[in-house]
Amino acid sequence: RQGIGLRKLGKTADEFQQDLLSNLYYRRGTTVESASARDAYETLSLTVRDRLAERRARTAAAHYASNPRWVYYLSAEYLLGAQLEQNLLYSGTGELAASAVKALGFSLEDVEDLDVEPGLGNGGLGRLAACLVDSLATRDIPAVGYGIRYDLGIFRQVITENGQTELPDDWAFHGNPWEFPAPDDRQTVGFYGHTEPVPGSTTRKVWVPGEIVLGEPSHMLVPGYGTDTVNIVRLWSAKASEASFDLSRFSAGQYAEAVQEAVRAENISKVLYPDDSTELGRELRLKQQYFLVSCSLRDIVRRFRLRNENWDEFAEKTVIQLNDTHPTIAIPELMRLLVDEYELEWDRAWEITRKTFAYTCHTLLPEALETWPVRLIEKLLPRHLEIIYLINMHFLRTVGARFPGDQERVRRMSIIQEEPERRVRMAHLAVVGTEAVNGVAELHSKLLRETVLDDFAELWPAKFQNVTNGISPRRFIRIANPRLSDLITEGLGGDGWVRDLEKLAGLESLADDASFRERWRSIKRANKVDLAAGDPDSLTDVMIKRFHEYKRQQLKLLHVVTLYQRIRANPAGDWVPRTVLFAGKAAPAYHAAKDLIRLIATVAATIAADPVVSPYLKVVFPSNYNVTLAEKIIPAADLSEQISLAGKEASGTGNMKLALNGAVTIGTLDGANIEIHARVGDDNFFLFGLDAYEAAQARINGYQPRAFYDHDEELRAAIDALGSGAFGEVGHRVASALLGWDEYLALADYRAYVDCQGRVEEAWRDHDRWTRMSILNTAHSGFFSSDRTVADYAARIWRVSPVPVPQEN
Ligand code: DL6
Repeated sequence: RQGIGLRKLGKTADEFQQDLLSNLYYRRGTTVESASARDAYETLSLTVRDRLAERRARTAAAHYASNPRWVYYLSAEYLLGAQLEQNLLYSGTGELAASAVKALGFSLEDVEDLDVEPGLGNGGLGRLAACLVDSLATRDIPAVGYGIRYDLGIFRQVITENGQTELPDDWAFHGNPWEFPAPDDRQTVGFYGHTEPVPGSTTRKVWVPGEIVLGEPSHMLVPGYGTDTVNIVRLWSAKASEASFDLSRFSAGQYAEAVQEAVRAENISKVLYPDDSTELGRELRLKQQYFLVSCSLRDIVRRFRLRNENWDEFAEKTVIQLNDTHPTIAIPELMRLLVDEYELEWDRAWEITRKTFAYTCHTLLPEALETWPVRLIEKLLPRHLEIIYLINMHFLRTVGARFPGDQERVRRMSIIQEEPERRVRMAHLAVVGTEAVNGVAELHSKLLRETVLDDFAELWPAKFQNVTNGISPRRFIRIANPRLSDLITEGLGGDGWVRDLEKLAGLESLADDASFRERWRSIKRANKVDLAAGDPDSLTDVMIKRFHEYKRQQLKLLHVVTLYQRIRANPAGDWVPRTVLFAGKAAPAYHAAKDLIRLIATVAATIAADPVVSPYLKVVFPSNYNVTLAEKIIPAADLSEQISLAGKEASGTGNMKLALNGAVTIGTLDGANIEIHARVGDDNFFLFGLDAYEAAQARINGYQPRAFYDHDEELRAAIDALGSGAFGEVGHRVASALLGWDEYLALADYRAYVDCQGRVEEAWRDHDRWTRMSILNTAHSGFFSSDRTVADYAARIWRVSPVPVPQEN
């Protein structure tokens, strides 16, 4: 196919305008005269996408020519955020786009408002995946992110005084202009059925599935910043096979029955994390995991075989990162492909498999370490269970040889848990079947080695690593906070910091410049005016994260109630006006977290209705926290609440986003807070509370929350107020849970926290001191770029090198 060339896409405003118009006429099928805002949005998106697609074509050519080692990132979640603004920035077409849509009678803001973020994730893990793929492209590393294209993604949250209501989020209702379908790469996925022996082979088996579902891929482009690399995220949708439509039943008027098999198949990619409180829900979750893994591995193998023949090169050319345990079934699946389908010997297949995978753990909570009932895996994936047993047999022999006679250790380490029911421990499988295991912040990685995975770290110390999380500076400051970004660029004499975040250290000297501080302060104020959550001159105190008891929104609520009671008792006091902003979703079946949301909403309404307190204290709870909302809140925050019980938050990334935007942290020695504290220094961080060791000791020593209640008058008053009935039954439930057990030691940390908030107010009253702290937080956040995180993974875990994409000639 020599001699065929692509027409170059225009670079001038006129050419961009022409391209937009042809998209409007020929792809959208409408005219300038009748174009709606949505027509403008769709055609602008296509025009920008074309520019990225051209870079994508050059990227693919460069990768094809160099046959590099690839990173494949497997993740159940991606929180990619809205695409238009990002892609305008990365393609450098912001100004061209603004003038082109203006000619159609719209502003860029009008069309950006129509850009819906794909809600394909739940929390930190999903947003981390999005930051890492951004940085992989920015670092020119050949990579593909694999995920599921959930039709409805995470639910849309509506907050009322009754708490959280969940509604379906049909994010692609109007279509998704950023996506390319790739039906030729469709895969076939089996479930259920049975296995049969292969005559003459002791290891190979034939799996005869009882149900077949199709995996239809589409991909979204992931451009790098300041480079021509464009990688992709490939998302799988479940589709029923043609045979699943029962025409004879349909003809007989049994319309529901005729499509039931198809509906069951397509439910696999319907929602993220289906409720797992029922047997069917659990089965659906496991089906999703295998669906993602099976489609992705077949795609990875297809890509490998396009360029290579020898299986010994597979692990040389491929590294597959498991984002938590959700995709761990990939380990037995790769063994199945190699042994059963490609007829490799078990030992050779195992060597390849183990060298191919790496595993990131994102939790310390024992209940978050997935296990699946043996009988469920046996029913859904019978061949995989046989392979897991074989892997376990070989593994336990290794343990036995290393620790002869230590049966207790064998029981603890086994991939199969025996009591109270037989279950497969996915984290154990993930450690056994990978080359490297990492935690996501220094403390987390240390605690994994010393507690949750201690036996494994003793057996394979070199396997365990730390890679501290990071965030994309493009998404979380350059795009989210354009005013501050412009000031930083001016202050540093260039925008090199957007690709090299450590350059922010240059702001340190500007913290002493009064006029710079003044401009910094006025930008924060302008961002607060835009957010419109409360008085822009009040201290904007934000707690934005998923609702979970370990994160301790309940501790923040106790503080709010204490402030309320103090102000009521002394209305003429010299109070620091505060706007407390909570945002975050609770898992639909997590009743304690939903109780807390409801209680916060009720307390907020009580305060708002109180004329004495409301001039000083306002509590707001915007609905539906997502990436788009985070981008509005973070630039406006003064104080960042990172108050999890020490030893429970793996890392946190909201803490990094807020510090980068000049919010000062009040936090415990937990997760990445520790690394933020070490960098910004004690003077620029409000540290309080038990450390991880003290927290663990408190539990061992028989923690009694009531003792704290008895001895602290203000705490008692706050809890009594919640339990008094004034806030309804939910106040009662929250107060009794705190007094009865207080799983996450909120009462133990209450006094230290409330006193520390007093130090916050003292600092806030001194505007210059506060602004200096704010600037120094930004100045010392350079380490938390996901570009650094990816460089770390690339050097120590993936051992991959960049493949630069030649520029257009
Ligand atoms: O590593 C990303 C993110 C961490 O920053 C959070 O600390 C951690 O809670 C979160 N984990 C999850 C799901 N947990 N599990 N399993 O979102 O990961």
